[in-house]
Parts: sequence; structure tokens; C-alpha cells
Amino acid sequence: MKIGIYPGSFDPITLGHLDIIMRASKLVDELVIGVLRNISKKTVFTVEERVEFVEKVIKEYKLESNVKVKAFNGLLVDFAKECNASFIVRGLRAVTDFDYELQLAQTNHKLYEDIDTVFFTTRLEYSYLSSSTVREIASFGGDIKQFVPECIVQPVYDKYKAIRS
Ligand code: COD
Repeated sequence: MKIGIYPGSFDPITLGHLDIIMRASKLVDELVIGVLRNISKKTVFTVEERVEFVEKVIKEYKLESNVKVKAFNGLLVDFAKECNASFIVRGLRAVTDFDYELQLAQTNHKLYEDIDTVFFTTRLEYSYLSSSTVREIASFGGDIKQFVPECIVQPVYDKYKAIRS
């Protein structure tokens, strides 16, 4: 069975992430979306919220047959071993992603030689899109409908409403 993991902070999941999930899931028997729990950068959404958003999206897009979501702690390579994954999926937007992604892929391969990283280049329409853009727009009450899957639009607004109150 060919298993891949797609790790990230997903703070929150965007249409750019979803596009990578849909494309990567066609290449594997199982794709596990790994939501990092002990993230060094502070997240706006808790790990439970980030996982719940991904679960909603998997359901909305009927991806349940081979896409799963799990929160993980610690090293990515340990999560890969736990999932029996043979490769890590990552997305590349602009050249600015490249340095970080290359370093991550090479480090992970040094730590665990049975793991490889596969990169998907972003679709043109999502090349500008990031979770931080979504957070910024949502924090000012702007329209995020064209940036995140429909089912998480309201939960994202609700979170910022709760933060403001
Ligand atoms: N189009 C295409 N791809 C996209 C888009 C888009 N619009 N937006 C984001 N992506 C890609 C990103 O490039 C990335 O590949 C992936 O989607 C997830 O993005 P994020 O921002 O949610 O996740 P990151 O980059 O914060 O995730 C970092 C990890 C969790 C992978 C990393 O911190 C990690 O592995 N931590 C565990 C500790 C560890 O093992 N470190 C490595 C050894 S030092």
C-alpha cells in the first residue's frame, strides 16, 4: 500500500492546500494530512480547530475513501514512520518557498533515508494564497470566500468574532 503524508500547520486550510490534497490523493492509496500540534510559530486556530476544519473539507469534497487527517507532535520523520508513509507531499508556490522546502526535504531524508519528498507546484490561481493572507483578511472582516473551502468560511469568521469579544 502506497502511503503519503501531507504535513503542515493548516492555520487554516486554504483552497491552495485543498488543490494539493486532491492532486496528491490521486497518486497514493492513502494520503494522511498531518496537522502539526507543537508548532513553534503561534497559531490562531487550536490544533483541534485546524483538524476539524480539515475533516470538514475532506467530507465536503468526498475525499474520505483515501484521505485521512491526524494531528502530530515532534519530528515529521517520526510521524512518517508511524503512518508507514514512503513519501512526504509538499507544495511549492514561488521561489521564496524553495529554500525552506529544500532544506526541510534534505534534513528529513538525512534523518530517515526511506523517506522522500514529492513537490507539487501550485496552480496559477493559488500561487499568491497563504493561510496568513486568509487570517489577515478575516481579522478585518474581509471576504475570504474565494480563498478557503466554503464549509470553513463561517467557522473562521466565528473564531475572529470570539477573539474580538
Ligand atoms: N499552493 C500550493 N501549496 C501551498 C499553498 C498554495 N497556495 N499554500 C501552502 N502550500 C503548501 C506549503 O508550501 C507547504 O508545503 C504545505 O502547503 C503546508 O503549508 P503550511 O504553511 O500549512 O505548513 P508549514 O509549512 O508551516 O509546515 C511546516 C511543517 C509542519 C511541515 C514543519 O514545521 C515540520 O515538519 N515540523 C515538525 C518538526 C520537524 O520535523 N522539522 C523538520 C526537521 S528540522
